[in-house]
Amino acid sequence: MFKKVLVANRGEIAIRVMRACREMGMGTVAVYSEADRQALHLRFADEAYLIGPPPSAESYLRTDKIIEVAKSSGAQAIHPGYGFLAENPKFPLACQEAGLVFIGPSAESIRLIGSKLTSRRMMTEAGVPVVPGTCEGVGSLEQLGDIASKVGFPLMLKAATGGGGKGLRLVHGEEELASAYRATRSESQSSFGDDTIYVEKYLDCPRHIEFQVLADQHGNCIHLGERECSIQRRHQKIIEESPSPMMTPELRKKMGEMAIRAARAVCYYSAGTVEFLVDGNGDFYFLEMNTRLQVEHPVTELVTGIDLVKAQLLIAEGKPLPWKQEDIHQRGAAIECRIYAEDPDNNFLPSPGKILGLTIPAGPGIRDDGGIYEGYEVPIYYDPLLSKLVAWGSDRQEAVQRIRRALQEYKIVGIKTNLPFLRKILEHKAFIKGEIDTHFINRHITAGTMEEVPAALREVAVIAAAIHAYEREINRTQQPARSSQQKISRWKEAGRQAFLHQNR
Ligand code: MV4
Repeated sequence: MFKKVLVANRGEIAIRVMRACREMGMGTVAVYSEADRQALHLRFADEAYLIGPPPSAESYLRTDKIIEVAKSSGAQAIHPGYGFLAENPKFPLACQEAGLVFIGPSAESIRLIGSKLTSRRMMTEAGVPVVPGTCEGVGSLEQLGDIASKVGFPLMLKAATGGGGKGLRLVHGEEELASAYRATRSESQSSFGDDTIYVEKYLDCPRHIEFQVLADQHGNCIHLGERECSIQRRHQKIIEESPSPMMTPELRKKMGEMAIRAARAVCYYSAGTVEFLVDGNGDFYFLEMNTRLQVEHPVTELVTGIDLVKAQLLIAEGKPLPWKQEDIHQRGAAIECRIYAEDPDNNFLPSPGKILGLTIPAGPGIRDDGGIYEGYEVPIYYDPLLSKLVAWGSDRQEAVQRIRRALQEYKIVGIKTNLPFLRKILEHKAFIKGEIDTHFINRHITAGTMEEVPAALREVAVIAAAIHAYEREINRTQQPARSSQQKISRWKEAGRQAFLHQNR
């Protein structure tokens, strides 16, 4: 059993991992940069060591320094959290060379999954449905023309070593092909150091549904159901939930089996996530796999009752999974909101600064995985995620009611956050009904970008936007300031408003 674990991360996820270590009786070692001397994760650790200047390339990405601290502090294992070194296949190799255990999958699994062309080929061979398209890089514009005539428009160009939202272009028709080809290649080169791109058929308004898997080093693999992650803004997830409102027991069984098959295809162990796109017909396609603990893991923990970090620790120690598939049950529903230090009124620009006031919600069904405190100064150097607010309810309706209540209780004073934006989404009729797909925010909450509009329709879009702005202005000036749907006394209403607006 591990006596001491080094956590090679910062912020809320470092704290989350240390909490699991503490429960299992393991000591914890934190590392931190010069920008993080006052960070909360240091206070949760038994020991903390400075590893370098603020930029992550000189601190949280310094494999050599982190391994040196692990050895000198007597830790036996390193947990990478998410981001930073979590999906770099060189890191588990370096750990192994130093006689340390990497708490995650093998370097080989990470490497196979990191190349989209390799993973598309492997998944196809394993019988996992992938989005129709190519499994070879596109060699030239002429070749792309041939592929396009087979795949048909609209199609997507994607970076072979990409992931997330970068190196990705939607092509509506022939006329956009040449410029999209050049743009995607150069973006892939600058973002990933590799300009290999490939083609996929474009799925219109898909849902993003991912399956949590757990696999041990003895060949056992189970899934823990799905997370619905369709609510994203510019490829950044902001709300996730489990179960997905569109899931049926039959589809869950089919997709879960495919998720396990995907994990087995790369000899996976540890906690992992298999992402799928699901179209309007309920047809689903493998998109990519994440070989790490994910930001949104708490929603799965709340509905399954399984602590995923503890499971990772057990697996890394070489223990067999203590559960069989039949032991896994989803109970109730959970929703997570990511709270970012971003200004929704200023194009979601990061909004670092000092937190002058903080009220963290609590009460029935509420969990807050945070990395901040009153008086803390949010540094500019890292991801602006402040905390994750998660609600559990006996059903989706109760989970929605609870997270709405908790969002009202949440007060962060001194910096701008996306809390008002989250409240707006959670109040939306379509969200409440569970009518969500990957275009939800652009359709219902904010305007999208011109790039998403076919070239031929861009003038029409500008005219429509002008008419919309005009009509909204008319409506705004003709409607009462606040419509009171619920009939409650003016006295109570005044009191509630006073509470909600204090410290704003
Ligand atoms: C797609 C797609 C439609 N068709 N691929 C965006 C991020 C990257 N991980 C994959 N993405 C997409 N790939 C095909 N063939 C639509 C998206 C997409 C998306 C996917 C998941 C969550 C949110 C999204 C928002 C816009 C587009």
